[in-house]
Amino acid sequence: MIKQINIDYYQVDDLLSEEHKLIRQSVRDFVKTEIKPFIEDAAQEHRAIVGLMPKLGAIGALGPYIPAEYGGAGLDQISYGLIMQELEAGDSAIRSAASVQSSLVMFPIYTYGSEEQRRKYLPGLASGELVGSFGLTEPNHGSDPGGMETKLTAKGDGFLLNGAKMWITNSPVCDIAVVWARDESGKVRGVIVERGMPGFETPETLHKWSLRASKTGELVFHDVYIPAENVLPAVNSMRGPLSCLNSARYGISWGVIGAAIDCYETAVQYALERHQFDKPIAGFQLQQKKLAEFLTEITKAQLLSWRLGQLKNEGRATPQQISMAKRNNVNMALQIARESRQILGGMGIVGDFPIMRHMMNLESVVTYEGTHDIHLLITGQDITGLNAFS
Ligand code: TGC
Ligand code: FAD
Repeated sequence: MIKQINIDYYQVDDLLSEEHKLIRQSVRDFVKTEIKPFIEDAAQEHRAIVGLMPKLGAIGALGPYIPAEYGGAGLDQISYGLIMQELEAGDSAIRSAASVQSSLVMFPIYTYGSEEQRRKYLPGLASGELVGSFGLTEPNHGSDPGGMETKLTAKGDGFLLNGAKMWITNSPVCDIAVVWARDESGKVRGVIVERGMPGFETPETLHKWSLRASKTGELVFHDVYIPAENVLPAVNSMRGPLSCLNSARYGISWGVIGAAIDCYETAVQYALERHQFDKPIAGFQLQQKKLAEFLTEITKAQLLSWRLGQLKNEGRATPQQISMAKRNNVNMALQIARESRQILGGMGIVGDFPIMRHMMNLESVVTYEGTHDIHLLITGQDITGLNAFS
């Protein structure tokens, strides 16, 4: 008989409310029926799961913390984290879709948008009828988005937008894009660009080995006319886009725990079933060391994200605390994916098991939303007061 695997080693569930557990279970059920049976083929074929966004909208996974009057579910930050965890147990591409829509598109429209912009876009984004993307990274500015070259120049009652964004999740399929650009006075402004605006193109980035079930591409702007009503009125500095990243990075810190758990559970089960030298490989000390370290690291990550969620609920989480959790937890998941793959031997490289897919996905997750090294430098600056970026 296979030993029952207890992933809640420190009874972290006791720290969750009944509502949290119900939300987690409903998303877990969704992932079991709507994602797991289809994700491997989608990833192998480099395509998104059919109808994904309306399905995510229907379970309340898009903008979960946006108030109900704008179509959101009005949930707390721990609920948001648990939703991200369950989605990423399915695949990072699914969590990415929900992260971008929630934290990078709905959050800035809700936080910095006019009442008209909120009413026009948020309900459709919450239901998944509209797909959003977020344009910050440029070909020449990834880790240093403050150097952005995309420009807004005044034209009539609005602006002309020129420039290009690169590595943009969902760009090829987006209906709208929240784009960050500098105006003529050097201020960073956020604008809502709609598909169909003349001069706006969204070419796809092909041949990815990572996040293959997610569409990635560019946002290209040639004299795109942006009417004044599409400019976010309540933001004019880098604090705008970086505050969106705080929300997305927090969600990622939870999401990757889901990917790590999926790898861990697969590895434990395989190690107990696979016999070599006349006994289960789980009986060898070298394999037990790996499994013990996985469970220890997952437990630490669960506690880190739960506490961060509590601080976020109270409005007390700092960007630096969020950087620590994003960096630690993504690295934890990536190491577990790499080591789990080895526990499966040759079977670790085929799509019959989810591990290699998680491992390749996590190579993007460790890079986007601030690289592993950038988050270390953010912590270093917080400790020393000295900027080692430039
Ligand atoms: P710095 O001079 O330190 O700050 C400029 C202004 O911004 C403020 N600020 C923040 N505000 C809110 N939240 C934060 N996390 C903030 N960090 C800084 C700061 O207070 C200042 O405000 P003010 O009023 O004084 O002007 O900025 P810097 O240019 O030196 O850069 C700092 C650095 C390197 C930490 C930042 O640029 C950074 O985080 N770089 C990483 C870039 C990044 O993460 N890009 C992500 C792109 S989006 C993405 O990857 C989506 S993946 C989606 C998916 O599929 O899930
Ligand atoms: P670079 O900034 O060129 O970094 C290269 C290396 O140099 C890294 O190892 C980095 O840590 C290191 N480095 C850079 N500066 C320093 C320094 N000061 N000190 C020490 N080391 C340093 N962006 C968006 O705006 N929207 C999206 O939706 C989006 N989705 C993405 C989806 C995918 C699949 C990927 C891969 C990326 C996505 N990104 C998105 C972009 C992502 O945020 C950037 O790739 C990331 O910020 C890193 O930028 P870069 O790739 O230009 O690397």
